[in-house]
Amino acid sequence: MTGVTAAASESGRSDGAVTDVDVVVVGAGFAGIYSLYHLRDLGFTVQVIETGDGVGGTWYWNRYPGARCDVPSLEYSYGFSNELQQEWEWTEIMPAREEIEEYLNHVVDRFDLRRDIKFGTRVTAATFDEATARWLVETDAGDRFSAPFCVMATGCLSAPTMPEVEGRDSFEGRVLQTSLWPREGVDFTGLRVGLIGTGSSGVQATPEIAREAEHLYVFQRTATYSFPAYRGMMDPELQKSFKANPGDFRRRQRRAFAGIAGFGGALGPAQPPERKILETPWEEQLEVLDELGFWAARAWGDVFVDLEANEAGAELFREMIRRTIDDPEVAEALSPRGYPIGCKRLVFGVDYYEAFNRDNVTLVDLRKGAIESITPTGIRTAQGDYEVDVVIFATGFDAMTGALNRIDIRGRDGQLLRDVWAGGARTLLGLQSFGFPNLFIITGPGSPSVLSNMVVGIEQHVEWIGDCLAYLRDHGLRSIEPTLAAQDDWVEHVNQVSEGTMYTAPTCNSWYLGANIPGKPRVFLPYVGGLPAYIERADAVASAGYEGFTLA
Ligand code: N01
Repeated sequence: MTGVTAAASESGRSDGAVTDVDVVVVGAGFAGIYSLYHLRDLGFTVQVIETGDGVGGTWYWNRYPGARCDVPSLEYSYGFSNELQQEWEWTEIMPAREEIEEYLNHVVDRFDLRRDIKFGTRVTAATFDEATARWLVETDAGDRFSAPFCVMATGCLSAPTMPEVEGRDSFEGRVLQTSLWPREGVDFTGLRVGLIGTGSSGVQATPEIAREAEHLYVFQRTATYSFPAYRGMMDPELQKSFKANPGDFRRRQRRAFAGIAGFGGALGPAQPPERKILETPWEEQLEVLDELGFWAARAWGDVFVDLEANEAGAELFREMIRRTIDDPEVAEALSPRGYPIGCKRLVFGVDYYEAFNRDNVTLVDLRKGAIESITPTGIRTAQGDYEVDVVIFATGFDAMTGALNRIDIRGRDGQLLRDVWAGGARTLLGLQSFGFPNLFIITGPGSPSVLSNMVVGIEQHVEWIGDCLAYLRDHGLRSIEPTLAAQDDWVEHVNQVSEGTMYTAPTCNSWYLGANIPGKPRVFLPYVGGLPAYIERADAVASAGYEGFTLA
């Protein structure tokens, strides 16, 4: 490896001096933590830089009431250490944010990782120097790190967006964002709250805030399909059986399409492909609705592959909303229309619809009149004014590319990553982009990432990168970068497998497509071919001496 002149633990100098390490890792969520552990284990010196004051990434920042994972805890946890798996006890089937944050802090302390993480520091720039084949990474604290390799563990949903609403700064109450929630929490008792956004964050927060606030106004632009989230305390027998053979379970995860082995169930019924909703009379559909409720649409194999069948499933979903909501007008307003189920990220909630039966909750259907401005005392819409004490933005993220594009990443010839990606992100395997040697992205655009269990995808990526760095070291090489041809082929493949799915239906507008960000090119960002196919391809590339990459 190239000369290491200072231990990462002595880093963090803000006197303009440059600290050398082997690898700079940006971010200390699941991806950054495992990168540090694994690369250190391989003998590299690593410096992690993290904006937050603690580890956890998503699970550090999104502290809004009700924040919880919708992948079972046993599945949404690291598999790299059997000792860790044996000693950690999950208390719930679906972990709450707090428990995941606690787990990640445990991991960091157990493996003595904290000393190589610089907290409270944002990476502002990363510049590649061709002569030395090193990255210079700069921070808002004035640090300068030089490293041959840079790993962007910056997360897929970590660049929050807040819409430009006129008058926002004039509001005299409190403005909050679900993804930048105050660490000390918020007491809504006696307050009138306006919540903007009904994606996963808004759906999880709604019933929790409703229980506390004097009144909650939910501002809905697009009605969502919210499926009932599974909740339950961990069954000790289930946890015991997991611990008896975690290796087998982890192997099954990597062979599963979405990286979820289905251990212990809890993810709703599977779709038996032989049944077709379009061939099922309405009366029979209603019988399934009686049995499965909001999950009914998943009882037919054609719903997620055929748009007409999908609309039939959506109608059944709306029927369930009508059964749940007392006021027919509110039920209609909550009913999603005009886009297929499964086009956007599935939303899971508990008591979400039921919250709208409460006297202290009002749904403001923005289809009847959009938000016009924020006034000093509330939210003005085309259908009237709503006086509130708190405005909460649950308005989402610049997904998959936002966190990278907010850093000045300059590769060969000084080209900026955000300029190169202006027409859409381009990568080989989501791991690297042509023109940016030695810069690795964890779960980047073009990888299964957000369409799979993130932790499984992260572990696979980190291990692939670790193998790659060890290969370069062992072969006396100093750089790796995709060829343009291989990258083009991969981008084409990513686009091709997304065609004909609900994700890219003409009526679909989702953050997967960048549609939530004005001006962002409409490109389907994740890889929808499934984790096993992806892993097979990534492994084959590595086994062939990193075919499709230029090594020098
Ligand atoms: O963000 P979103 P999120 N005026 O983009 C609305 C993960 N996650 O933070 O649909 C009014 O989904 C916008 O309306 P529309 C998960 O992957 C997981 O909720 O664009 N409304 C939408 O309703 C998820 O998909 C969990 O018309 C405006 C909402 O804001 C991802 O994170 C929990 C608006 C944004 O929804 C993002 O979820 C939380 C405007 N100007 C998050 N601008 C789990 O359960 C936007 N909206 C594990």
